[in-house]
Amino acid sequence: MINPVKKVAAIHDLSGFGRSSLTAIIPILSTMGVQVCPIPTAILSTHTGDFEGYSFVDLTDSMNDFIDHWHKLNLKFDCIYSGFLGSVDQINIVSKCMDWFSTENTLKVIDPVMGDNGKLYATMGLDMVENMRKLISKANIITPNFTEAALLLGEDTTNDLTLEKIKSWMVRLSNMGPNIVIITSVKDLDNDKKTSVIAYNKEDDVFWKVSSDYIPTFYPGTGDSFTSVLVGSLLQGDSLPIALDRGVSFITACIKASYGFKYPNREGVLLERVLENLKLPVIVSSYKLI
Ligand code: PXL
Repeated sequence: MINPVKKVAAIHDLSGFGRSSLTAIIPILSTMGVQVCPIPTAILSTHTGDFEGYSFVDLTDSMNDFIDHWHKLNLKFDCIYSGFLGSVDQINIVSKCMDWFSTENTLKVIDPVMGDNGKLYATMGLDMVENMRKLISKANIITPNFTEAALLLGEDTTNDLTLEKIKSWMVRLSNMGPNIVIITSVKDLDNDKKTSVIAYNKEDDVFWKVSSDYIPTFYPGTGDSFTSVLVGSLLQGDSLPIALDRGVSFITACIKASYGFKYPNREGVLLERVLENLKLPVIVSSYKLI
């Protein structure tokens, strides 16, 4: 049977305010013509970065009932994509989703959301890091930011490594399981006006790099948006370097569309002003083999 629209099981939190996780993932993938089927991990009033006093409802128990029902329905997905988890016990649930809802063609993407800018997020502990190391062994693709890559490897989270060192980290991460490792927000030591996303494909033994202008600001949720564009692009049939390119150019466009306005960064990038860019073809690509 022809699958008219690809389906993604999206295992992430729903944060009501601040444009992270499902509130970014659903519009991005829908705009790219992909159906999002969420398995919510937690419900929060806001994301946890730069907000105090947020309400947090951990959905670990409900998730078990939720996936049991899907299992009875014998649902299968083109992609299983996990991100922010509400508790360490959810690691086993994600693992079960990968076993139950996959076919041999299912793309398994884990964004090991745990921290940024050198620090763990407020709801995360070292037990999450330890268990996330086990979970990534099941993924085809992982997309840690620099801080998460360092945490997974038990390395220092200071972001000023040479390209050779980053490459060795990526090989080590791929040896933990995933065929493709993508590290976002890597500082460019040779050019402080640039920031990069670097990818390693273990099977082909190639590294790709896509650089963009470094804009001295930070908006939460851009990692979720980047990985969503990457997933949408791969499900549309793009190659890895083109998918990286589309992810980077979308995030750059989001940041440039937001930076000129005066509003609190914690509200996230102005996604709604840029979503339609996702329908444009890639005319110029800037990826490099490194
Ligand atoms: O963007 C990652 C993310 C997702 N979900 C929640 C978060 C964060 C980052 O702060 O707090 C709830």
